[in-house]
Amino acid sequence: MKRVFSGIQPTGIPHLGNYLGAIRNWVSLQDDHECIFCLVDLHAITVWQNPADLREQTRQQTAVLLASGIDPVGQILFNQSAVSAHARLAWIFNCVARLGWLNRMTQFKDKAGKDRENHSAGLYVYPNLMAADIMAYQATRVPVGDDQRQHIELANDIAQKFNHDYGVEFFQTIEAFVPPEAARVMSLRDGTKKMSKSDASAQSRIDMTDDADMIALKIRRAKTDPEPLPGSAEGLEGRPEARNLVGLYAVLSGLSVDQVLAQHGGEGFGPFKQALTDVLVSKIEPIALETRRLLADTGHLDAVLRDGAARAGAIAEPIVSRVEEIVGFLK
Ligand code: AQP
Repeated sequence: MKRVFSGIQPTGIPHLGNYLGAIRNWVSLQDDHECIFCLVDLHAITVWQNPADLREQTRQQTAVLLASGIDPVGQILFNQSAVSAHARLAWIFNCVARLGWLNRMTQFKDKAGKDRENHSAGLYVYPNLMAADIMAYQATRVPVGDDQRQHIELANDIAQKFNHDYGVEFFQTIEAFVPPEAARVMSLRDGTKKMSKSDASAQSRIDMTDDADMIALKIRRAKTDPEPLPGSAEGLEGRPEARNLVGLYAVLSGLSVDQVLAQHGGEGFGPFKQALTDVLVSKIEPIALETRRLLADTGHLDAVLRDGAARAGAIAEPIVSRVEEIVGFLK
């Protein structure tokens, strides 16, 4: 059975984009993979996180993952900082990766923008930590969004250089696995930007803890254009907000975009938004209710993470110890 490593940053409440683009696929991967699910809090602090918020967000994410169907007993669910192997291997990889490789990472350029000098060194070496996350478990499959492919290529470059420099065949090639039905969900306020936890506008995203009224309000306020819905997918060209809402309806109802437009083409956004709200509420409300129930018992959530960390550590410790020996650290 292939071992899969998947991470999500506890930088806020998971939103519909995280759910449709990642969490939902993680749940189905559990059927035929050995899965390690990680709340990557070391990655989260590459941009400032209020300590109390970080703790709360880590629990919120744990609750959303469990409520969505992640199995913490058959699989492993833990927070990254609880297993020191990640940071130890990341340091070694900081010394293997070349600056030129990191300079090419488009995600750093996007996140840092023009104000590059004022970002943390951690944000810059983020891909090295991501490589360590995967290789500490010798995982060979990583489900990622399209935007993360470049980081997986970098991880493979690090693995090859490590093997070459130390004359070993220790790390295997990692395969980026972009699930076929992975959806890219865009902001409800701007159809050209992805839905994001760190967007300043709470109206831009549907949180997985939103209740039916909140979902209805956010969809009612979602940006649209004045035209009615087109009859086929070509008519969505140049209409990013309409495309996003129709795409969401399609993914949530298991239809193609053309099938949705065959049903709703010619309608104004009023009735369509009502139909979208109904399908969203039917998917999200049960998860939101279960999340709230789980959050009432933080002791249980902490115990789940502790148990996961112990089992994750038992896999990673011998692998990273062996790497340290290869490098020449005296044991
Ligand atoms: N809008 C999205 N549509 C589809 N998939 C998405 N993911 C994130 N946003 C969307 C996927 O969710 C997984 C976990 O993401 P993450 O929290 O590790 O980092 P992120 O991609 O940076 O997510 P956010 O919400 O935008 O967080 P912030 O605002 O903190 O940077 C990944 O698999 C990601 O592809």
